[in-house]
Amino acid sequence: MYAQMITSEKSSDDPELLAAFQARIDRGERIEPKEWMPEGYRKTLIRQIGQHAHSEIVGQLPEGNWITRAPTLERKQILLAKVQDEAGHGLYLYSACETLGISRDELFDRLHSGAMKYSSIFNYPTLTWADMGAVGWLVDGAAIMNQVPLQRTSYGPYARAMVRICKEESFHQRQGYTIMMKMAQGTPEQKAMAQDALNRFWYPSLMMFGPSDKDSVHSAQNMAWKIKINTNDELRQRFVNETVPQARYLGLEVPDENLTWNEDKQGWDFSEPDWSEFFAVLKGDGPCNEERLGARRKAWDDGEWFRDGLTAYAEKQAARRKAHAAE
Ligand code: FAQ
Repeated sequence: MYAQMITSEKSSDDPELLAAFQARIDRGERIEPKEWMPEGYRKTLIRQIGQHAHSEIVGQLPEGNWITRAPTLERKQILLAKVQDEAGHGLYLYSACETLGISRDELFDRLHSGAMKYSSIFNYPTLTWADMGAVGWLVDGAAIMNQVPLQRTSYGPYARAMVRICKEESFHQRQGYTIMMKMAQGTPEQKAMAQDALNRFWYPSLMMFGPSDKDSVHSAQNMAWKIKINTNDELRQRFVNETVPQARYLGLEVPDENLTWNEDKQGWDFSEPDWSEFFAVLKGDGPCNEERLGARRKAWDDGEWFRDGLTAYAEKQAARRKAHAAE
């Protein structure tokens, strides 16, 4: 596969190859790992799938924070299962990314050094149990809105990973919403906690879709390559349209005084998030950036003995097999 990559780099600007590649994309064909692809296509997929994989495993941390404090055994089991699912999503996505010729170690290096990003949302703290509801409802809800179209993305391994991930994310969104229902229908204090969680997670959830279209650097090329199917603003609008009635059903207020139904566009007009906050979080200045990266680096360092053990065992097995074959 690496030889293939080198070839692709050499011929990346060959107009005939590029035109044939674009024609395949335009016909809706899937691109598979060993097939020719422009170097820019490969690099942008590594960036997006890698960032997505990192988001899944960093995304375990805010909810992992509440496993020991879930209010009932049933809630604890459900939350544990959800957090484990996120690790599984990370695995599918790292595997999909490896098919592009980058190793998992390199991906982790780039995460730990800050060279690669993960979703901005996970740099916000989870302060109360109601936040588990808001994360499931809003954060998984936003993730699904973004990921359902990605099932049709042009790179085969990424599209296939998305199918299973979306099924699980739907369960995650529902579990979050049931927590919100319980809280919103509970005591006045519980309802206030639910409202507070919605207030804190609303705008960070809107930011998950990325900067507004006019500031999105990758959208045009990524949409031409069908790596991305919709623009950031299109998906953000869909999310608002779906979520506002859900908030109203809960008896909660979306924290936006400009929220108004727009008959012409058959959707809600809403306030933009504070983009200066978004870009500050991306630069590392969010409330939890240091804590999140610190936790990931520590997990990597603490797991070294285990990785060494696995490698030693695999080498020993390979040597045994070789000796056996030579007999
Ligand atoms: N956070 O030009 P664009 C989940 C960066 S999964 C951080 O618009 P693009 C499941 C972007 O990388 C959540 N960075 O970029 C879960 C670029 O920077 P660069 C993750 C962001 O790629 C739930 C720059 O801004 N989902 O939550 C963000 O065309 C609960 C310019 O942006 C995915 O990753 C952001 N929010 O569009 C787990 C989905 N937005 O690299 C646990 C796949 C933008 O040039 C618990 N990714 N940036 O330095 C995508 O669909 C796209 O990559 C976008 C961004 C839409 C995120």
